[in-house]
Amino acid sequence: MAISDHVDLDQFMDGVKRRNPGETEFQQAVYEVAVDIFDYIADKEIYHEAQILRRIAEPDRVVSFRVCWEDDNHNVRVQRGYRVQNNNAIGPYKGGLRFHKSVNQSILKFLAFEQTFKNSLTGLPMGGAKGGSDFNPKGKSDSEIMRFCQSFMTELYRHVGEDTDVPAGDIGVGAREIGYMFGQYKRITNRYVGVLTGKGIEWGGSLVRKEATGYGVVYFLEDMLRHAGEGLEGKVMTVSGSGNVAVHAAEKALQLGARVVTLSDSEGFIHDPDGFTREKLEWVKRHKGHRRGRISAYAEEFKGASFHEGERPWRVPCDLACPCATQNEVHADDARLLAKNGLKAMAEGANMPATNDAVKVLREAGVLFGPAKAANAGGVAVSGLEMAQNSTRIAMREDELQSLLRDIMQGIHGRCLEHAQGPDGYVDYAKGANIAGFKKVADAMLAFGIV
Ligand code: NDP
Ligand code: 2IT
Repeated sequence: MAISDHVDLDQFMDGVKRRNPGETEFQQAVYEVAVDIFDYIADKEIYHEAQILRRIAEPDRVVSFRVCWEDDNHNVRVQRGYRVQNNNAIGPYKGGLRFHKSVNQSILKFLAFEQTFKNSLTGLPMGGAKGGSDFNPKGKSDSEIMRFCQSFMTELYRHVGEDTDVPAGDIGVGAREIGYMFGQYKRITNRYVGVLTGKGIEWGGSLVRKEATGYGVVYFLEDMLRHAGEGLEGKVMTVSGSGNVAVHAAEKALQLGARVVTLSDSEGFIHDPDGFTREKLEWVKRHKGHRRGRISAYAEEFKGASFHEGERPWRVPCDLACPCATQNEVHADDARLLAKNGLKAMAEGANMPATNDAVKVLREAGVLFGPAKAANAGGVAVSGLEMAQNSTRIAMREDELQSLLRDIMQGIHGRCLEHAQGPDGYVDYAKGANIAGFKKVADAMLAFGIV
């Protein structure tokens, strides 16, 4: 086929929209990658001929199933469960499970698609997947969570396995839920294998997994700043979310000398102009973790802090911003305000928190932008190390894992840089991450022929 016969980006996206009607998050994620990949493969006939991008943008399979459970009042409840296995060209499917009322096929397809590039960037042998349910864990008792997790795994176990597909946590799924699901998997199959990551330390989990995503985000930020001749010391940083990723990003930023002044949840954000201390963050972990409290209580607990109902933190002036809550939580207007207030760098802790328009604004303003698939890959990277520890039946030491995480994040930064040349010397990490993540998966797919 002559290069001039190729479909262009608009035609490609028309096809994606036609085949995935109404799946706006999925379309958004594919577009963000396709823009850079079309440019990169313009003169690389082999990728066109084999239709690589089209194939990566069509999940290998989408499994959807009914999950029935009984609540504490003996009402029968029906939820929908999913596992989207996007691509296993470079290793077994790998990616988290999300339990949130907003979960639908579009969101999980976007997450599984993104995960494919993210996992490739880590340098470890992992394919991309994502799953979850529209089950809403808020306000549920511990027994209800247990019964739901057991019912969910009673179907999911057919589709996963230590060399097939290895789920982990994501929004609404932490060590407690992984425990209930692992217990059920073991009970059904009578096998003790690394079928899930994010496990408890006593039963096959890895040290540093809990902290890895948030710490990795700040390491990526540190590497971007260092490359630009700057550092974290003394910088003011805003963080959104107050879950696993947000609190550990805030913790590492604090350790490296930044002043972190915001956190948030779905009800609003807190602003502490003095910045969080280790003690304050420990309070947040306890309050949000075991007690599943609201972040608004922080403003009642600590003097000088304020709560802003229904708002996100982006109007607070800062040098650095880390959105760590959910997708599409930074819009173009937020990005304009952040840039106007002097933002130097943003690293995405959440998956796709910035809209494509917001990223465009940041790029045009010359703000360094660490995309999720690079910046938050530390979590899945340590999941990869958890799989390795489970396969070899050894447990690595904390200092080894901390230093591997640091090295892996530096490796990802380096891989992005190889393809990150933007106009006027701008370091375009989003483009770098897309191309580097794509190349490894694409070359593996070429090796396998048309399958
Ligand atoms: P948690 O469940 O621990 O925390 C989620 C946080 O985000 C909570 O503060 C929650 O507030 C807030 N949040 C969730 N949904 C919304 C919403 N629709 N609007 C506003 N706030 C919301 O999840 P994680 O910290 O694990 O995940 C956060 C993000 O990081 C997600 O995008 C996830 O995909 C991504 N991620 C997670 C990794 C991990 O290892 N856990 C790895 C890589 C990325 P509330 O309590 O009010 O719901
Ligand atoms: O988005 C993510 O990378 C995760 N939720 C973690 C996935 C994993 O398998 O550890």
